[in-house]
Amino acid sequence: MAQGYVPTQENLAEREDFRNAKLGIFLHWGIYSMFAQGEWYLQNAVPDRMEYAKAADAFYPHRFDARQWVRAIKAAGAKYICFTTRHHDGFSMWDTQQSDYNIVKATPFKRDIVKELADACHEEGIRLHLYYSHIDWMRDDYPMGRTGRNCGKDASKSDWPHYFQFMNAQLTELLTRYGKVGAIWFDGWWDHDQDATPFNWQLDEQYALIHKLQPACLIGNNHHMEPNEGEDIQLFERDLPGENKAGFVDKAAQVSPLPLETCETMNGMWGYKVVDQNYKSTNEIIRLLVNTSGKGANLLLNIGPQPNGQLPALALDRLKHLGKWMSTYGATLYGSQAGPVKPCEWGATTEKNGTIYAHICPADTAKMPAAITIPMAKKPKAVTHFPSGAKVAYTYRNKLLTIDVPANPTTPDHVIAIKR
Ligand code: H79
Repeated sequence: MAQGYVPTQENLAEREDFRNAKLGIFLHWGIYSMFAQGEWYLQNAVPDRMEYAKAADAFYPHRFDARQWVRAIKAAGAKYICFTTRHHDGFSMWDTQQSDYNIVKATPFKRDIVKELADACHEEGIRLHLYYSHIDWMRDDYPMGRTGRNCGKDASKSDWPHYFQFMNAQLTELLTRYGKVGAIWFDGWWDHDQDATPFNWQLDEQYALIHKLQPACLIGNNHHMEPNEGEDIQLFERDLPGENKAGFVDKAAQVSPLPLETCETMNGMWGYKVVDQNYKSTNEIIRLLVNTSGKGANLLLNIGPQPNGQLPALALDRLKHLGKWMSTYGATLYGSQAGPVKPCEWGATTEKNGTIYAHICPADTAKMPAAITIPMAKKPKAVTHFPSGAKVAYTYRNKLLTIDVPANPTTPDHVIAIKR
């Protein structure tokens, strides 16, 4: 058991930077991208994992340019990038010495993607987070759980101590070769959540190793539960914190005091899926971001890069328009906390330096409210439209602030600044 994890000062500072960041971009990219049916293709459709693995020999993303990705992402207003170093299919996107099933040994491309991305992030001044799968559908030593049962693995060869050592050796590479790593983002815990005997992932030991190598590195685990000791951030997959609309668990995980992050994808899939061009509109993405900020959480917004190494045109379009919006409205989100009114029908509130920002952005713009009310202990000092600064009429009665919404509000997000 964990014996009192005490985060270092640098770790606490990193948590604050993370809390203030509000927007990150998630990238799911691997050899699964080539099949263009999402990152679960091996588990969902391939009876022989060795046949799947042959795809590596054709992975040659000749248009990959880490700098271009990072610039487009930074221009969108994102403060960090979370990259899939190794997803459930077990393929490593860096020059690992722990397995030949990696980007340098097994592909004609032979370039260390994690290194190129890390270098570009560090040069461009954006944080890099590393997604790392606890599940492995390729290796026999990973003790199979709920998934990966149809890809031809030999369950009798499961060897947890061996696999655990393999993961820790890989994590050591990731945390010693590529400079500062903002976070390790674990995924796959739920593969064993129905075991008769609780599965021991030895997280304490693994987390201690990470914090020993990089004390500031934030640890998050996508287990859909309340944080374990040693974790620095709390993750919510496709959910606003505490809402449990994704239905992964019977009971919504309690929201902890740790910094929070909601991940969601631009279309319906994480890895590139050719038939899924159903991208959320820029306005929908803005609403999602406003609602996550209104919960005090970050939005980790996913893109599945193409097999040729480019970000899809629709994703680039969303990044561009998001960036335009953020250049004005980012000021109401970055460094903010959840405001007094939590995400509701009309929108959400954020708060920063004694100013509440009311974001009026209903999902259905035809349902713009005539007025909004915000509970406040005292009469506000000023109520203005953001960013114009124009005075906004209001009434304050019985500790309730009521603001009329104009007939033609600014869309997608009509913002009122309320000075306490
Ligand atoms: O990396 C992305 C996904 O591939 C991975 N996490 C994101 C960030 C992910 N895949 N699936 N899930 C998360 C959701 C998990 C679904 C499950 Fe189940 C429900 C796992 C256990 C119960 C599906 C149904 C698999 C087993 C039963």
